[in-house]
Amino acid sequence: MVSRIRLFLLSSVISALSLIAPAISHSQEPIKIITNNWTSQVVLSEITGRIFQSMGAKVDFLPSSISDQWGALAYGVGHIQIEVWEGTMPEQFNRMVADGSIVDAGTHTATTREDWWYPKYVEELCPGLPSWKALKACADLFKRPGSEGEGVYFSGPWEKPDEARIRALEMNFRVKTLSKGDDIWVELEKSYSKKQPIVIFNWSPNWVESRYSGTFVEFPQHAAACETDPEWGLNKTLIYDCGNPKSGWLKKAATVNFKQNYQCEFETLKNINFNNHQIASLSARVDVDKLNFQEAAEEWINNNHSLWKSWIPQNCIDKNSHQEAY
Ligand code: TMO
Repeated sequence: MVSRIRLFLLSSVISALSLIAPAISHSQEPIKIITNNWTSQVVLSEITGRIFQSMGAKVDFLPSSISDQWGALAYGVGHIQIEVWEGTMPEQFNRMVADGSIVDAGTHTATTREDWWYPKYVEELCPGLPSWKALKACADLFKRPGSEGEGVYFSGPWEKPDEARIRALEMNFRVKTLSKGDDIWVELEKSYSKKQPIVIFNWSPNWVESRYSGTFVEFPQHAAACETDPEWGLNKTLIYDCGNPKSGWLKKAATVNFKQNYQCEFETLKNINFNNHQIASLSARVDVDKLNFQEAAEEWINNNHSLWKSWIPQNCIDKNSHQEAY
């Protein structure tokens, strides 16, 4: 309901604006890059911005939650999103590509996983992990003060069907949704130092794997039907009796307007491509080594000239642009 109202307001503002605004030539109007609330997405956005700037474009960043970004893309308030993860954003992405309201700007080499994850020492206390059945049997270990005898699963501000999964697999767990993603790592560190059992939302590629040893919980293998067909899987009356995809895609999204009006940047966006190692290292430069987003992006740009320049099509290299700045 809320997002419908928001979309409606947004669309009224946009149509009002388009009535009064003169046609702005695309070389003047900044490209608006949507930034989300996890590290690698912001650093990749900063890198992409620098690449576009080197081509002579102006760039703005538009912070958005993953649920609000679809309206922003549909109405052209934002132009691109550089990290669309299969584990958290497949429904909206696929639906909007299918109905033509956004454009699929290609897939990174990186494969992704987002799911329940625990530090390695938990295996000694709960034999049978990483199977979800072992986790279910060990729910008691994950109780916290105030959790009324239920195990606690710590998650972040990304909508996930975890409550539905807990119900479908009849697990004695509850979801504790932390409002800031970084608070997951605060909980992890608190438990880690005491070797206390903990299970959290984590993803790969991420810096966490370079700092903590741990493993994803193995739920029943994901299938599309698990999300739509109650009869699928172990639970015959409820959906979501499965895990997230284990080898998920990582895509780039753009508005239709971006493809039409920023052709060189769109072609470049299609070529922009990161692998698991690059994404994990970039997020570690921020979350472990404490660079800020801009410093991490700048460092990467300086160390990878030939790679990112190869992403810009030959016919788009503008002699008068800011290439020399880099
Ligand atoms: C979308 N995320 C990478 C936080 O799972």
